[in-house]
Amino acid sequence: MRAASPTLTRPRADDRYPSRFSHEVLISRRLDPVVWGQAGDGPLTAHQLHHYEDHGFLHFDDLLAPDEVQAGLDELQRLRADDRLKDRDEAVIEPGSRELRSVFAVHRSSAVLQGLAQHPKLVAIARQLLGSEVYIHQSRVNYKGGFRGQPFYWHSDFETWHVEDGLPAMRTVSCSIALTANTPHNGPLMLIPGSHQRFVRCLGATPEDHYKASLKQQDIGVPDEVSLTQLVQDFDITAPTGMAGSVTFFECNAMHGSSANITPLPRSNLFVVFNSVHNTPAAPFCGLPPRPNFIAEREDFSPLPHD
Ligand code: 6CS
Ligand code: FE
Repeated sequence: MRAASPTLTRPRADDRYPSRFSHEVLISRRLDPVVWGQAGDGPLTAHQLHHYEDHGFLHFDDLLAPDEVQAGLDELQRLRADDRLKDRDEAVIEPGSRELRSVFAVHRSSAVLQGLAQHPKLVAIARQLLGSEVYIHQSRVNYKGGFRGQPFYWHSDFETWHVEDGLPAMRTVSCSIALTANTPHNGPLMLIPGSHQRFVRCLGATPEDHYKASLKQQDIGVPDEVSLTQLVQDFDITAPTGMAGSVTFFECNAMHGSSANITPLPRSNLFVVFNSVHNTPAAPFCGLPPRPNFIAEREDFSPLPHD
């Protein structure tokens, strides 16, 4: 029997960012602050906070020490060589092959990657941007191997975390740590700077167990082409690249994506999502059961340690 196609219902009364409820294109204004902390609260200068406010991201060329990055890369190779890993729920395989695409919740399964994900320098920046204690909503490694590493289509992470995980507000920041060089050629993160100021409602409705397909290739919860064209006309596209050890913080609602990697050089990143302890998940706004805890934390909101 074929699964019934999902029906569009009405948004909940507490839904400040309704999405996937309609077939009409709509770009609305962001309702939350971008920077929740102050200049004296952490390592970021007023200038850096303004940059984040305006552009929705901050890039650092050498935030982490070479030996810390090398340890992360060695761990990544070790995980990749472990064939049993591919059968675990946390592993996502590339569409159409047996290549590893992502592994989720690595801050739970790997002491080395947990150490990097909770690095005091990263936690200090996240706390300052979000103006509170923080915990990890999600972590993953994205392998994007050479030759056949597949793309990530344009999306706002917040749109998914709101609709499928129930995060109420835009008080979340993603952090991408380059474990190999991210060059203009090997499918680096592309961002639409300024897009975090607008909320692009997505069309269609969320299917059940959507994550099983969306983590390989996302078709629902992505912007329509009219909205995307508008954003790029208004803000253009930027791709912050850098050597292994470079770090990009980007606002949860920044529109982003990345192309395929057909170079021989893998583009492997550790991706950590810091959420404010004041923004813990409600029931998913799509009305479906929540995604598993290894994709979206909903049990342990203990604040990350810091100085
Ligand atoms: O669904 C998610 O939560 C994830 N998917 C994408 C394409 N990016 C953000 C996040 O890791
Ligand atoms: Fe994303």
